[in-house]
Amino acid sequence: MGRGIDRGWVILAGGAFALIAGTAEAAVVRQPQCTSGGGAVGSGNPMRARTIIGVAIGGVARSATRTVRCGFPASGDTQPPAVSAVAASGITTTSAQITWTTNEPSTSQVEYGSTSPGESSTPVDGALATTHQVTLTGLPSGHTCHYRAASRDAAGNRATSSEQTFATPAPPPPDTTPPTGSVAINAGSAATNQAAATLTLSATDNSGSVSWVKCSQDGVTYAAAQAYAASIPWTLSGGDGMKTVYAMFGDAAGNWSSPAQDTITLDRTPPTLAITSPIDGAVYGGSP
Ligand SMILES: [Ca+2]
Ligand SMILES: [Ca+2]
Repeated sequence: MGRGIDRGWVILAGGAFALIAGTAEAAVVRQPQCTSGGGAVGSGNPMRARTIIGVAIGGVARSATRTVRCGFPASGDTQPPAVSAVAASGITTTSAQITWTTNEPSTSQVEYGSTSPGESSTPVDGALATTHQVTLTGLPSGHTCHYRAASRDAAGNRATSSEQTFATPAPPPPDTTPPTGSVAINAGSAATNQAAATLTLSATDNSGSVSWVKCSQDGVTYAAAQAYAASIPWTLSGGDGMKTVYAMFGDAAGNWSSPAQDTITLDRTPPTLAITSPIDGAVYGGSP
């Protein structure tokens, strides 16, 4: 059962209306009118006085309309929350956290915009709390954001803070500086007898990371770019002789370094052995 109302009516939990048992008049209520207070009728929300329109349908009283004044005791809370300590933190080029406190449990919402707080608002966080945090996202970079915090207490009293501002930083300038780096074939060996080699790469970039490397043996035609790594396999092409490998390093913005290079001698021909002494068939020593 809900709270009592006058003239034989009761209001049930959930918001239904009914006549008190034993009342001679059969009736239903049409269009309950809650003229003050907040929340659903009969849901336990604190409400102040309200007026309900009912239509009596029993007997000759059909179509008669009556007004019933519910006897809900007021919650007594007519004071909106006091909002304080409103602040913006964690500001990035596109987002920020807005925090504030209230002197009583209340909801959380932020109204914000590029010229006034009335342009957008976050969804209401209905959890009643005294410390509040709301994240704003999708903000324009390099702009001032005007905002205010809003909280509603359990009785439906809503308060907003004064207008505040913060500025999102401008986006960083584009990266136009290429990486720099070096390449070493087989850890800097002077010669090798195998075409299969390992390139040791060492490169840095102003952005903090090198993204790509591409290599060549003539400095003109480069193999497809691949993800930068500290070492990659490479096959020395062509016949034996002095080989040069060129490496260019790329960053995420698409800047490429000038080529770094290293050389190595590829020599896959084993030395020829010729016994020059003694000559074949020579006889040494005295008589057998
Ligand atoms: Ca209050
Ligand atoms: Ca760069």
